[in-house]
Amino acid sequence: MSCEKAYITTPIYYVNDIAHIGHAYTTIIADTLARYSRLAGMETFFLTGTDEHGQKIAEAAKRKGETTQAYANKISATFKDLWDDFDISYDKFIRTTDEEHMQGVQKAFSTMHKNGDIYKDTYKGHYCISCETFFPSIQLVDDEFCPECGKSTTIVEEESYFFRLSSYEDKLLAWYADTPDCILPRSKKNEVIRFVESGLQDLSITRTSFDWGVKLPEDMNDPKHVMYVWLDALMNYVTALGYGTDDKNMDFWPARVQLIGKDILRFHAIYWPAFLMSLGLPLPKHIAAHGWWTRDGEKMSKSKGNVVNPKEVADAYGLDNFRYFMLREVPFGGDGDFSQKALIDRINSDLGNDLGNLLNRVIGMSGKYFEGKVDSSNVAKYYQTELDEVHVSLDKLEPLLYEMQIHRYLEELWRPLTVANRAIDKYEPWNLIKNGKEEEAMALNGLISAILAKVSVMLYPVMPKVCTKIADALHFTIDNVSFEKLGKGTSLLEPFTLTKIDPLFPRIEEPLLTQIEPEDKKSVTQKAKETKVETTEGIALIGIDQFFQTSLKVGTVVKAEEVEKSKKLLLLQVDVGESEPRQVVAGIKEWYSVDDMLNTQVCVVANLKPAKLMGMLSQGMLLAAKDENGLCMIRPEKTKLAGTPIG
Ligand code: ME8
Repeated sequence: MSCEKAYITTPIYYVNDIAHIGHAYTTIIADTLARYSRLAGMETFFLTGTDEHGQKIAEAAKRKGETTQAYANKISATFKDLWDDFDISYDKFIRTTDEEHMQGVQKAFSTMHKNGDIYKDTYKGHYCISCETFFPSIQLVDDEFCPECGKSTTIVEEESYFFRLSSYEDKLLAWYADTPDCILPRSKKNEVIRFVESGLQDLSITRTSFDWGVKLPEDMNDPKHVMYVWLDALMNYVTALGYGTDDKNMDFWPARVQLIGKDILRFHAIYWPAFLMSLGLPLPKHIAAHGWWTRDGEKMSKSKGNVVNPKEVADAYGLDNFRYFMLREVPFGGDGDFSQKALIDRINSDLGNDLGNLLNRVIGMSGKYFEGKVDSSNVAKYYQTELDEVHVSLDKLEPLLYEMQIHRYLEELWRPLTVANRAIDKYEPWNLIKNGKEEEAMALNGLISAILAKVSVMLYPVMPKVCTKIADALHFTIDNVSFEKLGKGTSLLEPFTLTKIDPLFPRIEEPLLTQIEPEDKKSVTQKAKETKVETTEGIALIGIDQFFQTSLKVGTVVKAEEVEKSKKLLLLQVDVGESEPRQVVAGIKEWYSVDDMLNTQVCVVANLKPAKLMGMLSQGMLLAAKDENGLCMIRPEKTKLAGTPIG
């Protein structure tokens, strides 16, 4: 047993709408890690909660005609209820409207101010309310639209306090260099490093144009300012432990793992450690950023309205099955398209055939030949090779989990099940009995039961209810002791009499949720193999390997029209050799007319995530060059078939 402390956090979710499977994914991964560390004997604190301040929430409440606090209370409760329904084992559910949290944020502001990291100036620039992010003009699309979500930004010019982020550049770079695993997966760390190397600007950390936020500390004597929502929100990770109030659980800091989606990596890997450095607090051990769940290749998000409701999926398919699917299906860090077909395949194949059937086989075997009795005394005598194989796999598990390779953890955990199923096929217990080899048959019974016990201990963090049922059938308890003896050690089960249980994974023939649109026939795994370029989140520099991930194609403009009320945009339909032309919204109207474009060829970036510009979907980008004399399209020198790859 270890008395190490493990603090595990999820992002705190905005209360602008209810949760979807993306939120459930992060929370389920964090829950799995928390359950694992408790099982491993670590003193664990697992935090989740809701992010309730900021302009986005104030506007959402206004649209619903409710007071902001009442609206935040209502939506925050839906998150908490969902996690309770999902048996998420959080130790604290924090709300940024909690009094202690707000006091802690004020304390942090005062400390940063005293340390010389905060100064007052005027902010002039663009703000995306949906992303609650400031953007320099250079990063905007068409000088107006948010590079992250495509929505229109607003120009903000107001007095603001600034955090001296620029003075933390070197310290941040040193942290990335000195702690190889501070950001996982490591590929994501490189994106962050390139961003910091390209230069950090000081960060505006207060707003005056609305008041739904934490006020500045009283001694600042500046009541018109409220804190920038990201400063407020990030601080939750320490205020939840008592920072700025009673410090009660601050010995859990620094966090062992802070789980996030890749959309908020910059805030967590740059702003957050800089704030912590300013406060003189240690930095988290790992910030782990996972990929996106998508629908038809588009990020699932509340604002796009393409979300899948996690409760509906869990109710239809079983909560533990849903947890297993999410963690097994998509490699951590990668994106995955949600599909009922892939979920059903996982349930029928991995869970039904490999795990459920094995339990049925051992129940059948012990019932038929031994009145349900299982005795492991002679397992090593007959099946040492199989036992060795099982232990080799089990030994690999913990490092995989700590590196956030959860899909590989599950893959490795399935090998002992293969060993068990193979052993039954190879040694044929019915023939052992027929040939009078009862001791050998009983040992086989013991081997299979032990493998099931070991797998269920290590699978428990992912599938707690199912594994508890298996443990009940095998008459043992999943706890710190069985974790050490069966999961990590080489012990087998004490003699016992098996309890019959109903099949755990009845076969599913048809999708159970008709309200989710039918998916195409590709499994998520197939799709993951075809995974397109990841967004670089505003990061300008890319490596050559990333360049080659960009799909450039020759396209023929088959339709062109003007966009009403826009001086800059043309709406084009571009044939890139697919079943239908792509719609591309291009900011080229100042230099090209509809006639200039129609029936001409262009070069298209064909695997950009679709974005909306002025409410219109744009499914690609045209290559062009712009200097002080204007813009010109980059076109193939000779006519090529639409869809011809460039490169
Ligand atoms: O960003 N796929 O809150 P948020 C996978 N309040 N995960 C997804 C997802 C998707 N399609 N969509 C959302 C905020 N998520 C801030 C955080 S933390 C100090 C403040 C998950 O409600 C993922 O974890 O927009 C992502 O980072 C988070 O929800 C964003 O939730």
